[in-house]
Amino acid sequence: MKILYSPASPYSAKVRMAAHHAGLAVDSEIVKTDEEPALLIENNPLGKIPVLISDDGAAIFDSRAIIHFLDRASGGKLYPANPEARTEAEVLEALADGITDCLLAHVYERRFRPEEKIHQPWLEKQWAKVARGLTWLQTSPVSFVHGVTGGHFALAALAGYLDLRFAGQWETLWPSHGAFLAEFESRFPAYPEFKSRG
Ligand SMILES: N[C@@H](CCC(=O)N[C@@H](CS)C(=O)NCC(=O)O)C(=O)O
Repeated sequence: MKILYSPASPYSAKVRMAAHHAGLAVDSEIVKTDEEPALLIENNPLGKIPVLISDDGAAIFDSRAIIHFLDRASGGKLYPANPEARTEAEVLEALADGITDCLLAHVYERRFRPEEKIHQPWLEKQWAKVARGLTWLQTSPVSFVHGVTGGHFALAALAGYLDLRFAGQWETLWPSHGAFLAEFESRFPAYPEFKSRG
């Protein structure tokens, strides 16, 4: 199996951490989405990463389809078997991925538009969602009673991306992020190796 990724990509960090945690042998190959290389486009018409290419050549995207595939491939190491706990993990993952979506929209607005066309109200709308999401996390502490789940990997990936692209702007909105990361890293010591970097 191989994952197409980039070192900065938070969704890629999520699935690469999950594969490592599940003990699955997965190679990783860096691709530059801006250049739309054939390897990427032939495996994902959307031109987005991560993409997992399975041993029999199937292309699997996006990060949620990949992590569910990895969960099945590992005999259920990434989500709890208990239905309520699984729903909780999936909702946490949806929240973390959703906040990440807003961060990416914010980054792309500034990166891909000419400066005079950057729409400030759009940036503010995305940031309001980020702020509400982080406040939600602060008021609903994350539990590890069912072990490390896909939700935790998504949240750790989000924290890494916040650190990389928004340092100094988000920490007070989610003051308990340090406690979450300490607990996460005690269960997944390889975090520094996988978190988003520029
Ligand atoms: N919902 C997708 C989002 C993937 C995504 O947006 N990836 C970004 C990098 S973090 C990307 O490939 N951007 C390039 C593009 O949109 O063209 C997932 O969960 O995998």
